[in-house]
Amino acid sequence: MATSRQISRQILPLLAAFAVAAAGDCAAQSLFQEQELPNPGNTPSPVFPVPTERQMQWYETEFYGFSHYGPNTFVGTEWGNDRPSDPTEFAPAALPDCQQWVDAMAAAGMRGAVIISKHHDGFCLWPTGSTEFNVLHGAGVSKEVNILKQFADACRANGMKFGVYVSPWDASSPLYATDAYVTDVLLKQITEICTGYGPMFEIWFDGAMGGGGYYGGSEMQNRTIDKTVYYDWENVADSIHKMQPGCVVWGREFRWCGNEDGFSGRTCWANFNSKEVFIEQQNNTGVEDGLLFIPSESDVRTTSKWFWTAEEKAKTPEQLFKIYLETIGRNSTLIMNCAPDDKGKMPDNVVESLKGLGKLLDERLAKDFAAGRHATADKVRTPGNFGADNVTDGCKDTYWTTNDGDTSGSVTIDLKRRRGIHYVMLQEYIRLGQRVRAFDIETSIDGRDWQPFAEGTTIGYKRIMAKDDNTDSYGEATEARYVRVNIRDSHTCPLLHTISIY
Ligand code: FUL
Repeated sequence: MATSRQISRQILPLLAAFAVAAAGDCAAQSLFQEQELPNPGNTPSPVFPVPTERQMQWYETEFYGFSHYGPNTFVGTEWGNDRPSDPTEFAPAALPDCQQWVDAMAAAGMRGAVIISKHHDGFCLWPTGSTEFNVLHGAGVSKEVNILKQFADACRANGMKFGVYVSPWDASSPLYATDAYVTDVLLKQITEICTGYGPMFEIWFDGAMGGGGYYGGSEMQNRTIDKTVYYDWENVADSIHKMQPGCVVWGREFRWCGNEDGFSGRTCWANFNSKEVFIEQQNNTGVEDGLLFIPSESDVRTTSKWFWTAEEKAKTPEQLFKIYLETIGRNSTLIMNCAPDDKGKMPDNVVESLKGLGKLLDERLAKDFAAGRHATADKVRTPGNFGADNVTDGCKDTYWTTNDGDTSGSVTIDLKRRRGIHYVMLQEYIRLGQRVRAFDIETSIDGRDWQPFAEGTTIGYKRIMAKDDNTDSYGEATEARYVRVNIRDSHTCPLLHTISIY
């Protein structure tokens, strides 16, 4: 595939030839006149594509929970499309305690939570006007509670962001795969959700479609749909933004990372090329020359299933920590499923693992040795405020960079004394586009002899590097007083806003 540089090499001579040919024509000449735009701060030009403000807010949420809860919880199934729809399968004996769910997520360090409002079986956890297959017609105490509202309130009580998953595929609806399903069922549900429960940060539209499987034009109830036209997502997304200006839309403003096992590519571009096609490998790595800004979100389970079953074992805190490093530490966000049980509680084993993860994050990634320390660079953009100290000043709006055209450069941080180093965290100033293509990190005890620590490709919003990029174990610390980050290659000048050392 041609790179953007190759493409511009091909296109530029053509543009120049056109400009010469048009030179006699005044109108055409003014069209090509170079305009000097005022840029008193000497701010580097963006490298497109760049994120919207809404996407930035989402990126900064980083880590959030996912709650699969519904009839499947009581029957022990994952999809619920294997039997006739029966609302009384949803039979909580006690009121679900959403506050306890969300508290458990907060203990792991999550900053938001996404609830399954309707899974593939079509059962709605709120009293919707779109179908009778909802909580009001369930058994047990279910009629007494609007679970969506309880969950939204619990998130707000914890200062966490609130998001919603809605399955477009609906095995309960006789209208599914007709136009009436989209207008009278799905859009009605989306509207109720987006107008009834306060601000949302994300809405998830699962790609599963039943029948033959995921993400294809598979068959459901003997009717075939082409999902690229059936839902008219472009317009649905516009309408969602009118109701929920801060809410990013799945598949359009962020992408599925291509697996459900909690890892992103070591190379992971936010850049992407398609809102409709899913190619697992591309979803995992992004596309360097992609024209659209659609960053990666990794979804993963704390157990082995999405819905609770009694036999489930929870992943250990160490396993969850590794997932954290391989998702958030690789320019992706992390949505971690924590499934409540049939008593309406987050099960003890999941609560313990989440607590354990929160503890590991506090122990390993909270005390930044680099904060406020002096940093120097071999190259600094001039004029302007682009010095190396910007990477340790704790401010995400100031950054170190080089002059235009300088695609490499090194930043050295003096930690003032020897430290045992486990991780180096790098953040690009991604508001102006993802740029870095290759980097390495070195450490030194005396500032003269340097040892390799790790090397990588892309950085993006956040990249966390362990020694040799090995995420398998916490391992031994590397003793050093100095840390040097060498940007080896970048699409034009690299922009780093933070380097943290743990
Ligand atoms: C998948 C679904 O089919 C699973 O049941 C689960 O909801 C997961 C998050 O997405 O596509």
